Amino acid sequence: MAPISGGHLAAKYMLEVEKVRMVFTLSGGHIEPLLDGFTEYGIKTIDVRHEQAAAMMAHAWSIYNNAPGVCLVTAGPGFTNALTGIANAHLDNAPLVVLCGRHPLRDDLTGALQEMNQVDMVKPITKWCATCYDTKRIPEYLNIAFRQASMGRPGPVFLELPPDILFAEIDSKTVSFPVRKHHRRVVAPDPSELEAAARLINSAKQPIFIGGSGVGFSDSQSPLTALIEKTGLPFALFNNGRGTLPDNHLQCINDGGFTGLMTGLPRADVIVAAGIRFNWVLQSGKLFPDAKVIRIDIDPTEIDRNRSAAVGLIGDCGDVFAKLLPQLEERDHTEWIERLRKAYAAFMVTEMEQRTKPSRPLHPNRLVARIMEAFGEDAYYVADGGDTSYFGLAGFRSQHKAGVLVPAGSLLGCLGTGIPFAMAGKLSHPDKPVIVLNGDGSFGFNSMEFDTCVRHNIPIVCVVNNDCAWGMIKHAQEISLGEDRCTCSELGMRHYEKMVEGLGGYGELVEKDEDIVPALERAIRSGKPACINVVTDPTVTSPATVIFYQNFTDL
Ligand SMILES: Cc1ncc(C[n+]2csc(CCOP(=O)(O)OP(=O)(O)O)c2C)c(N)n1
Ligand SMILES: [Mg+2]
Repeated sequence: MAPISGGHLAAKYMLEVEKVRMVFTLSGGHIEPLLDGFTEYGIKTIDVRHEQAAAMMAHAWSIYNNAPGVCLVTAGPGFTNALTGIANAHLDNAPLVVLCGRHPLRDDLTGALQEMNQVDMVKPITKWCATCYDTKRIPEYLNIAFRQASMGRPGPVFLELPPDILFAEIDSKTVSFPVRKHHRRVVAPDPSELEAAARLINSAKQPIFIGGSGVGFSDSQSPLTALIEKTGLPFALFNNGRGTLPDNHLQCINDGGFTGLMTGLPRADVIVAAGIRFNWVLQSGKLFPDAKVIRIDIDPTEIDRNRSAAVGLIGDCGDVFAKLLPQLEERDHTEWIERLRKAYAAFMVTEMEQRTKPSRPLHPNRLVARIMEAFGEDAYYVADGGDTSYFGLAGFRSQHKAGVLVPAGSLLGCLGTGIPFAMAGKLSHPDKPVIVLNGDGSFGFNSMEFDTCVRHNIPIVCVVNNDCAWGMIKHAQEISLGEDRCTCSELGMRHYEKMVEGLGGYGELVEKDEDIVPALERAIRSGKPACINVVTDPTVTSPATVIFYQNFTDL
């Protein structure tokens, strides 16, 4: 007999078959054999200070590495703390694999420590969830979990591993690992729909291409480049698809940010929408009422969701682009792109001035411009906050895939995502600067992870856009209730930089325009996880707040 515990068996399978290199976790007695398995098989563990961060880091890892991200949390409170991160991955369709402890099977219904029905709680926010009841079957269950997370439309999965099966030892010779065939199973679009799509694109006068996370997860860089450059289409990429083609591509209209989108899309006669949902951000597709819409999605139920498509192409985005390409004709839409840029530039005059001119108190647009001056496009940017998310999304540019992520701006609108996302970014791209622009409010949710950054040497730079408030909410209250009736939205001046210093990182407070870049340079030179706390104008709000507020006025 060659004995192996369930915990070691799980780690062995993950390393050998799924090629897992890193797991995000926080310890617990129920999951001890699995933690020990990671040590045994050399899988790196990043142990955080709150399970929410573990789930968010694994989620972000899946985006930066185009592979499932794995987190391990313990039973009960470890599980409940992770729920927000799982919900976020669910609404983001991210391949997050959550491994979770559980009270012993033996003790069901006895009032065991941390006993609760976790599977029923997590079911609505996962693509697949299960409990494994047999040590021998751990590899099989893990195999299902990883396939469910990553195949077809990705999504989070949840696997409960009770201590009865993790601690139990079996003869390793009696277990064989399921083979994980990494070849892709392709769903192909209907040929007549391909023809119809090509006809529409070839005859369009004012077409626009928009792509979302489906473009990012499909690894479609080369077929997308071919399609965009042959057809001459102006394009904007969002969410986890941002940067699949670089922001500085001549046909990219991401420089218009939200304004560009709002101005450009209603003018289009044909919209090619790939791997992107028609949700509230795109006004459920009503933002372009007169356009003919071509939708490309791996999930057939997305094709006509919220608005009927003229053409629906089902499949992985990259495969569909490649299949479409031979039928597309070469076009030059330079003149249309110029008109489009002029149209949105007219609405961005003030924003551009705010970026180029020094201000005191500092305008957040100026802060973002200064950050770009310090780090340029060869860096990874994350933004987190209310108004702060808007300013980051509008001003950051990167030449890298997923180089600008604004996770708080995705469907869950979840504050606190910034620091864990940036940490996963730095672990994935250790040689590049990784910057997170954080609202002062949002900073509070996961700022204890600076301790994790110090322990694991993850030198991110966090710039706090400090308006001393939950700004987006405060400004919405000012508009709707009046300036004298703001409730629960003020925060006051706090020295977040000292907090980070206290945890072993680098910190500086900045109040003047000319001090921003030197402080950022010192932060990078320090080699430590850093917080540059920048005092900005508390009266400034973003267009997103006005839109957010209007959303409620017709209820
Ligand atoms: C976890 C979570 N809690 C509460 C909210 C509601 N909310 C949306 S924006 C916002 C204010 C954010 O403040 P801050 O991070 O300082 O960014 P600012 O708007 O000031 O730039 C709040 C509280 C949310 N979206 N997510
Ligand atoms: Mg704020």
